[in-house]
Amino acid sequence: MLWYGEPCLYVVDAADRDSVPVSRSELHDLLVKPSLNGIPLLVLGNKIDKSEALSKQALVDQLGLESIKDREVCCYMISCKDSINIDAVIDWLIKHSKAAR
Ligand SMILES: Nc1nc2c(ncn2[C@@H]2O[C@H](COP(=O)(O)OP(=O)(O)OP(=O)(O)O)[C@@H](O)[C@H]2O)c(=O)[nH]1
Ligand SMILES: [Mg+2]
Repeated sequence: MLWYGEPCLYVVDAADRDSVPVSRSELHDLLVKPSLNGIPLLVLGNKIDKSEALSKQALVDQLGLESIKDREVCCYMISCKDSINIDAVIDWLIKHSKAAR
């Protein structure tokens, strides 16, 4: 998790299925921190070039993203290796940067 003021970026290895439950609890533990109150959240499911990667819906379900009601939440599936969807991530970060508002 990175936050320099705002927004929040949380990167998950979508191909490491066994680690998703830990990622879920760590994310939800972070979101109760007062310093992150209401801060927009972008969750990235990385490594979608791998055949074992979860689908977006499966990742959203397993991370419990639909239960987060106190802020804007977005999820993109990406591959840093193959540069998939990185442009969408950059656009989201620009749109949600403090300088843009
Ligand atoms: N296939 C793939 N590999 C990536 C991607 N992004 C980063 N990596 C590689 O993933 C490795 C780091 O993975 P992490 O999950 O952070 O570390 P790790 O759990 O020790 O390593 P893994 O066993 O590969 O999961 C590095 O070797 C990166 O080069 C991606 O989009 N696709
Ligand atoms: Mg890993």
